[in-house]
This record gives sequence, C-alpha cells and structure tokens, in this order.
Amino acid sequence: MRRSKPRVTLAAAVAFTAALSVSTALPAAAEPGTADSPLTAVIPAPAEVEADPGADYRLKPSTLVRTEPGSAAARAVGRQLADTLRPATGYPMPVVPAHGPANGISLLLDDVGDDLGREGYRLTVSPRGVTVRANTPAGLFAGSQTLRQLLPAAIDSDSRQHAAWTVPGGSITDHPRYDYRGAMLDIARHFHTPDEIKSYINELARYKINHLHLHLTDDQGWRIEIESWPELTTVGGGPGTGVDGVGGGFLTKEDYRDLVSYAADRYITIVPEIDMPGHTNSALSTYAELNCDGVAPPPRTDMAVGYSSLCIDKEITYEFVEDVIREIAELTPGPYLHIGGDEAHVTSEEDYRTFMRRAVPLVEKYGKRPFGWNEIVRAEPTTDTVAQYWGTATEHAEIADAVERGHQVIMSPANRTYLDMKYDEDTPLGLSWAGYVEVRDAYDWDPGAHVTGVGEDAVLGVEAPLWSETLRSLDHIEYMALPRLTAVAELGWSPRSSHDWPSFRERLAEQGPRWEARDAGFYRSPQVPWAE
Ligand code: TNX
Repeated sequence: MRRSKPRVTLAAAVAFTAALSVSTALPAAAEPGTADSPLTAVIPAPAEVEADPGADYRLKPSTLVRTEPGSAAARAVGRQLADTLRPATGYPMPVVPAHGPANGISLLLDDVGDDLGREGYRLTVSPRGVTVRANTPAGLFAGSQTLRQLLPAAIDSDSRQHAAWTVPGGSITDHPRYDYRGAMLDIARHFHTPDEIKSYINELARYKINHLHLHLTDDQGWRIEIESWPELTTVGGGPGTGVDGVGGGFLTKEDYRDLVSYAADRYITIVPEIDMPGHTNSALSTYAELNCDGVAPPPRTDMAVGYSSLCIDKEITYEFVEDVIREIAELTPGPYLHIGGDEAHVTSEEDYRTFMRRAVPLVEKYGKRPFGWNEIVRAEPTTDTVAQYWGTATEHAEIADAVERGHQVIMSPANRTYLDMKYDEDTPLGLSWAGYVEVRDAYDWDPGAHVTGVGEDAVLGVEAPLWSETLRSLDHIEYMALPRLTAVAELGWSPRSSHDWPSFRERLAEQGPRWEARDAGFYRSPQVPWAE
C-alpha cells in the first residue's frame, strides 16, 4: 500500500473503502500490526477522515487510558472505555490523569472549535497512541465509541480473544448533523425490564444515538409508578397486561431514576411519554371516575388502537393529567416531556383541541418542553411544542403549516424509521401497516428534505420508534432494531454529503461480527454483504 495521506471526506470514502477491502477480508492475525479495518469503517460515517496507513497504533499490555486531569466526567468516560477494552484484550488498561507526553489512549478536553460543538471530537491515531480531543465530555464519549469500531470486531467479546488490537492510523474530525438522534421503545404493549432497556441503551450509545424515548403508557398497560394514582401500576402493570395477556410489570420510580442515570452516563437523555387523551384504556379501566359515565371499561390486551379517550369535560381529568405530568417532570432531568396525542379517534376535533390546550401548558408549568405525535399541531399549541412526524406521506399540509408557524419536527416517517415494521413478508415478528421496511428503505431518504415544507432548519432530529405489540423479549427487540437502527443513527449524525448506500452497506457488513461477538441478535438482510 502506498504511504500517501489521502484526504477523504465520506463522499469520497467509498472508493477508499473498496481499495482496502482486500486487507479487510484477511483475519487480523494474518497481518500482525496492520489494522484489519480502515479508518472509514465506522457507523455513523464520520464527517471527515484522513487516513495515514503508516501510522497504525497497536494496543499493548502496557497501554494506559489517560484522561483530562481534573475532569471527573472525562475520567468516567475513560473508565467506561477501559471497561469495554479489558475483557477481550486481557490488558489491565489503567485509567490515569493525562500528564506528560501522550502515549496510549488519551481523552482530552480542549478547544476544538465551535464547528465541532458539544458532541463533536477529533481523533488522531499515530504509532504512539490514540488521542481524542473534544470541547466537552460528550464529545469524548462520541470519540470513544468511534475508537471501539476502529478495533477488530473481537473487541466486543466479553472473554479474552487473540487478535492484533490495531487501530488504523490517521485522523477523524467529526460532529453530528442533528442535535436530536433518538430511538423509542414501547414498554406499554409488552413490558421490557430495566436490564433489557439497559441493553438497548448500550446498543444506542455505540451508534451515537443520544435520546431514548420511553412509551410508558397505553391501552394495555401503565408502566410507570405514579404515587398520587397508585393503582395505575398495581392494576395496569399487573400480570397479564401485555398484548394477548402475556407478561406484565412496570418501572418503579427508583427503576426509572436508575435508568435515567444509566442513560446519562452514556450521554443519552430519557424522553418519557405519557400518551393522552387516547391510548388510555389502562387508566380508564383502573379509575372509574376518569370516565364520562363514571363506569370503568374492562381492561384490554388486544392490538386495536383509537378506541379510548380521557373525559374532556371533567375537571378530574385535568387533576389526573397534572399529577402525572408533575410526577414525571420531577423524575426527569431531560428537557422534554412527550404527551402522545396520536390516534385519538374517539375524541372530537373540538375536544382534542380543548384537551391539548390544557395539557400542553401543564408540561410547561413543570419546566418541560412539550413533545407530541404530529396530530398535536391540530390544537395549535405553543410553537415550542416539538411535533414528531410519523406519517408515510411526503406531502403533509398540517405539519408544513406547523413548521411555517415555527414548530420544530422530529422525523419518524413510519415507512422508513418504524423498527416494528416487518423487513419483508417472511419476517416472523412485527406489523406491516406502513409497508415492509428493508434496510435500504430505512437508509435511503433525507430527513431534511423528506416532507415538503419541512426543511433542514425545521428538523430537530430523527427517531426510530420500536412499538412492541409483537415483541416480548430482548431477542425480539434486537432482531427488529438491528440493523435498521444503525441506518437511522447515520441519518441523524452524518453529514448529508456522506449519504451513500454502497458505502453504508459495506460498513454495515462489518457490524455483523461485532453483534455476534457481543451476542446480539440481528436480521441478516440480503441487501448487505455480511462479513464472515
Ligand atoms: C401506530 S405511531 C401507533 C402505535 C402503534 C403503532 C404500530 C403512533 C403514533 N401510533 O399506537 O403501536 O402504530 O406500528
């Protein structure tokens, strides 16, 4: 290989990746000291990559993880990185303050420029070591996720592996396209335990997703403890409250706080959702007084949607809503509180408007930024309200008008980002109301130009929702999320100019052995040339 220093932006990286594909195919041990994946083999694609094939760095038993002196947050990022590198390498990887000349892995807080922002970073690999510099610890965390992907796939194993732990030489300068890169997990249709949620959080962090939206309540179940209305969970979180009467459970406040902090350690913000005024049968069937006729309907665990509504004309409805919003806001350090608002088919338009005009200000009263599914804009709420677009159309007057009025939008078009849609007709799990969503469908669209009138500046970010009517276990979650989650992660992070399906599928192919190394299940899409 020539020892030139090709400067490649990702737009031009495809050819570069292809040029290196011969060495990529070789097992790491075949070429000791040579990186087995190029600097560009990262998802999401970094903004700028400058390869220096003569400057590889190989981890050694003596490698140190050096972190910014005096920064507890940088040290915590260093500890997490060391924890992830130790099992497969078997090296001790001590975490020490970065004094003296750089050697080993260094995580340094530095002024890397406004362009790189809060989450950007610069990563340089030379024969002396790997240095990540960033404006904030969030940038160091993002850079350390990139570093993991630059090491051989075996690094993700939790037992000792024999490989040449080589990082390809050169430098990466990287920062996100959108501030909000999200995933949603529905723990209402089937409850998923805190450990399962943590496992999903780990997966999100690897791909630089920085928000986890938890769909906490729905017709079938109520999955978050509310002290002022305690039966919501004792009944709505009880056994048999999952779809088809399978499973049950809920998060105590302690569980939720622990998840918030686990996510925060990984630079992920929890966005809680309490869906209203529809999708509320579990509350209505628990507290009779919330119904207009004072009669509690039976609990339901079928998959129908749009049949329930809080009672718009009763004052107790707003006492209930305020109590719930207050308790959730108190538990949630993040800026957003999602109040759903979708599929309120049995609420009249006028009632919907009346309801949202009282609910939205309550979110603000408790210091949170209101967030709702796109229907919420019909109520003309404060323009600070974030609208989550889940339609399948690329023309949508209501959302375009809302943007005109000043709303920001999260893009979750169902036929692109819904991880619960089947991949194809043979997919054993999932639904298909928005069509089949293969990996390329999830990747090949532009969030900043997808819906007429919803341009780049109006887009706060992207989110991949995972509804769980058909999903009962972590295996099910992984099978539906992987690999499509990575496509949405790339759309949220990587520059528009890097968008390139041939490059993405090649890089995605390299993720397969990583998922295998960490025992995560995934769908082997025929669209991807999976690596051995
Ligand atoms: C639509 S998307 C819903 C959910 C379902 C989902 C299934 C949205 C805002 N509402 O209630 O779980 O489809 O794909």
